[in-house]
Amino acid sequence: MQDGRTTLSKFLIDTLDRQPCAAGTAQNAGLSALLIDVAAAIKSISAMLTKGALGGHYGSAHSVNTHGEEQKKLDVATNEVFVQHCEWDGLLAAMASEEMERVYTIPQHYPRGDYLLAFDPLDGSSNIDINGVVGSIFSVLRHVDDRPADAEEPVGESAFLRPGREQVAAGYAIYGPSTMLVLSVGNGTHGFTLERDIGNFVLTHSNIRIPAETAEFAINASNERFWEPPVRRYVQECKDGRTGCRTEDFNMRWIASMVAEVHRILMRGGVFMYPRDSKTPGMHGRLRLLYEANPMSFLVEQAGGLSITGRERILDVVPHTLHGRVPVILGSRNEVERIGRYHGEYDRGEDQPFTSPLFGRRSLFLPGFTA
Ligand code: AFP
Repeated sequence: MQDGRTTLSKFLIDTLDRQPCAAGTAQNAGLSALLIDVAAAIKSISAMLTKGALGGHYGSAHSVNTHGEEQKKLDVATNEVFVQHCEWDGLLAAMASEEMERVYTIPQHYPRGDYLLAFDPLDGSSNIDINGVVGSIFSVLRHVDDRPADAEEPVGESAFLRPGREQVAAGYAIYGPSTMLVLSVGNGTHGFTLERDIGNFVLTHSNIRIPAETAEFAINASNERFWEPPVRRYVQECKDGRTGCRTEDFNMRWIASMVAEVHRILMRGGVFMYPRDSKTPGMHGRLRLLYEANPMSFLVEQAGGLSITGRERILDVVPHTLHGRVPVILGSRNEVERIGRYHGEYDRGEDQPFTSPLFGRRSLFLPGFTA
């Protein structure tokens, strides 16, 4: 399909609706229509955000979400946009959101459908009041229900507690200088740019591929004292660059919006880390599995990258709760493999003694060094 001319609707019709379905199963029936509704929600949020302070949505909502985090007015408003755009279309059995403590069951006056939608309506909300980049993240699962079709009881949390490899679609919106929708339905990762004056998402980045190599990493370095040794080892080596064991110098980024970090990685490679740390006892990761780590991992793997907790593939992690968190290390394949290797060496007690440039190849303390 041709960049610059293919609309999202045409892409979905060609990719999903015209695909020969396996005999006797409507593999993707309704998925394209659901994604069109998600895209409509994203267009509404984009319009809301471009108003900035004039839109009356800046500041705190003076409420906290299920995680005890202060909600911004836009967190609440964007959550409502997703619900209103998607609850009525007869394609969903239920929704789950970072901003809603419990599963949102489709009201009885709307027909129920075959999919489950989990989403973070506004990722990076700490960037709102500083006019920084924010995004929305979504994940689609098929609703597997062994109850009789006429069952009226609400869909429970357990319906969502499936590993991310079972996603049928995932994507994000990045609200930057341009609004983009980056999406995968399991056949690669593709980027669409919003053509505002017409209101179409147009394919501009088909079949995105993440370079296997990179010299750019993203991590919130203020948490360094809480990281595990393999992460400290990796980051120190990046900082040491060519004065240490790496053959080149590295660059660092941190935008406090996972969507912005992942988008940069899809565009030019890199590694994003929100690793396991000891900062909050009992909390082994910051990012939520269902509607942050899983959809982003799906997109990254579909683009040839890797996404791990440090010790296992994120898409294989079985969720235990709706808002459970995981450590996230994702991006360029060769670097993520290296970080995974460091975790393995550490867990087996095999990791090299932690070295710094003073004890590296060209150090002050080894023969052959000349000032
Ligand atoms: P908010 O949506 O609450 O701003 O959190 C964003 C996020 O979940 C993720 O998008 C960022 O990468 C990460 O948190 C930023 O965390 P720090 O504020 O600890 O840097």
